[in-house]
Amino acid sequence: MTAAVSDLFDPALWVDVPGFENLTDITYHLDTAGRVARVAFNRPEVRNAFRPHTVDELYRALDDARQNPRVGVVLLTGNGPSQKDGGWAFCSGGDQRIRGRDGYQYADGTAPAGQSAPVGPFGSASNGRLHILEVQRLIRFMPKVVIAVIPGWAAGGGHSLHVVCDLSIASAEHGKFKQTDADVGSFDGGYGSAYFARQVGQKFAREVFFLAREYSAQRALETGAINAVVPHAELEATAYEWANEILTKSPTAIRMLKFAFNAVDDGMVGQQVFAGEATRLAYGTDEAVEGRDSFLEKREPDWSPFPWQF
Ligand code: S0N
Repeated sequence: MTAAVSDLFDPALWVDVPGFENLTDITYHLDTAGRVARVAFNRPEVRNAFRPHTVDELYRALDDARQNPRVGVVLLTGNGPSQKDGGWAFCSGGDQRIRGRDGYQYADGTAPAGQSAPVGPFGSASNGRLHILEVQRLIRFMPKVVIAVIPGWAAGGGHSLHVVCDLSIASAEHGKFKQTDADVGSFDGGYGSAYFARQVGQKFAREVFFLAREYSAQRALETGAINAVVPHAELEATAYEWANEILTKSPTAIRMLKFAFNAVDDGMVGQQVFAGEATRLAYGTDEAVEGRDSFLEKREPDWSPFPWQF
């Protein structure tokens, strides 16, 4: 039986992922069918704030889920509650205790004194890192549905992460939202703000950032910032249900739809990602096969069987 990592975690549903046994700041599981991934912040004592090592682990797990051809949906959540005070969090953003002048520092106890900091997918870093934005892009551009499962606070950079997820479901009792960036001299000027304004409108988005107030899950639902509010005890089960419903759909249709939704806000990169998927589809046609074969056979291509569509 898998070890429980959170009060909302169902050990009968999830299995550990080989190669990810030594995680410290997150947990990573696949469901028993291997089709849904559960990735969770695992620092409940600091409301699941992330440090560079957390981001390294998060990127590695999400990228593993991206590359796993059986996985269609990723649940991104936060383990809890805090043993200290019982508080719940999705994520409270960058760990402010180790924020330096050029980003977040590894020198925070993740490496023993006198030894070098851990090497993550982006290399070892004694310099500050701001690489949570690379995680945002991974979520945005992975051809799978990512659901933010919000059992408590989504604050600061944690708020931005839920914004960039495809869908968000929050706990009725503990789900809370706050954009603290302007309180701590930080600003996510990309998806966290501009894309958030696309979701909820300019006026409300500016209120959330400029006043840094607290909003309930119900209020977030009313503003269109999230998709559903459910009783706390049912949060993960509901998210898993949504995931399995998505898994009954055509993977290609879901992938093309996600990138179509993205494209309008992602400029040339959005076009590139959508077009890349279109090219992949085109490779499957007899027409593209004729193009490849004619080159390999050193002859002129015969396009005659392929009509100019109208
Ligand atoms: C989340 C809040 C509102 C919860 O309040 P609550 O329930 O009253 O709990 P607290 O008592 O405040 O917290 C419990 C314990 O957890 C610690 N803690 C909480 N959040 C953090 C944090 N982010 N960093 C470090 N510690 C944290 C508390 O200190 C407390 O510990 P003890 O018990 O020891 O006192 C509330 O906690 C809150 O407001 N938290 C801070 C939220 C915040 O300001 N986050 C940072 C915002 N900025 C970013 O995230 C920027 C990062 C980013 O994503 C980014 C984006 C674009 C470009 C670059 C970056 C980048 O990476 O910098």
